[in-house]
Amino acid sequence: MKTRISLIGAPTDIGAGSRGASMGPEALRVADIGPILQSHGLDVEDWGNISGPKNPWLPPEDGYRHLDEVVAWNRAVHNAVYSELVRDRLPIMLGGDHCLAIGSISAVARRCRETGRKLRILWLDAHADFNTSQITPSGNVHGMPVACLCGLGPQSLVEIGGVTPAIQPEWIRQIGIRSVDEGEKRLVHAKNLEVFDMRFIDEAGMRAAMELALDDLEPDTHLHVSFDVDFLDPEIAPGVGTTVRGGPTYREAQLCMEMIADTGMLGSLDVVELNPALDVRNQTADLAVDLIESLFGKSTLMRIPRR
Ligand code: 5AB
Ligand code: MN
Ligand code: MN
Ligand code: MN
Repeated sequence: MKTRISLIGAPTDIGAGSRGASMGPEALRVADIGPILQSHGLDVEDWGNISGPKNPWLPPEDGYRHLDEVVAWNRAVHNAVYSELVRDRLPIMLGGDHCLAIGSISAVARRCRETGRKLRILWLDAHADFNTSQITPSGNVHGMPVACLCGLGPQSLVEIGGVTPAIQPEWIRQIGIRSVDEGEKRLVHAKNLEVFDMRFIDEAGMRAAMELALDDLEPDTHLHVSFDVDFLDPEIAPGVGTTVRGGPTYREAQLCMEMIADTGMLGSLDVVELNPALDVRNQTADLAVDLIESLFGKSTLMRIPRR
C-alpha cells in the first residue's frame, strides 16, 4: 500500500440538506488525523483546505440545489485530488458533504485510465446516493454522486473527469445501505449496482460481505474507499446530517476497515458527511479517525490463538 498520504480539506456543505459538514475537515484535524497517521509510520502532507463558493442556502431549482456551486467545488476537488495522484501519493479528501465524491472519484478514474489500472470503489454509506434530478426527494446533490459518476446527471457534473461516464456501475460495491428512496431503488436495480445492505450484513455477516466486495481484485487494481460517516450506527456516530438507525456496530466497522487494509490496495479515500454541529464532544470525528487508522493497517490483533 502507498504510505505517502496527502490530506485535502474541502470545507463545504453545498450539496447537503443541513448545514455543518463544512466544518468536517477541521474536526478531523482536531481529532489529530495527521499526527495519528504519522504515528503509524506514514508520510503525511496536509495541504490545508481548498476553497469554493459560499453556500447561498437556496431551495432547489430544476431538481438541484446549488448546482453551479456544486460544480465549482467539484472542479476544485478534482484538480487537487488529481495532482496528488500524479505525484504518486494517496489522497484523503476530507469533506465536506458527499457530493464532493464526484470530484475525487472522477480524478481517480482519470488517473486509472492514464495508468491502465482497474478501479474498484467501495461505497460505505447508509444511502445509495443514486438519485437523479427526476427522482430526488430533496434536490440535494449529496444524494446523487454515484448516479452522476455513472453518467446520470447534469452535463456540467458528469463531464468533470473529461470522459463521460467517469465510471461503470460494475466497479462499485456498496456496503451498509439501509435507506434508499423509491425511484432510486428502481434505478439501483436497473443499473445492477452491487449492494451489500444491512439485511445482508445481518444475515451473512460483515466478513462475508467484505469477502465478496473485495473478491476478484487484480494485483494492480486501484481501490478507492468513499466513507460516508453516516454508514456507522448513529448510536456511535451521531455527528452526521442524515442519521439512519441500524448501521454497523463499532466492531463490524472495524472489521470492514481491517479487511480493506489486508488487501494492501487502498489508493485513495473520501471521508465525508461528518457534521460537527450535530456532534457531541467531537466523538464522531474521533471515531472516524480511529477507523481510518484501521484502514491504514493498525491491527487490534495481539495474539493468534492456537489449539
Ligand atoms: B448522503 C436522500 N436519499 O437524496 C436524498 O448522506 C438522502 O451523502 C441522501 O448519503 C443522503 O435526499 C446523502 C433522502
Ligand atoms: Mn449517507
Ligand atoms: Mn453518502
Ligand atoms: Mn448524509
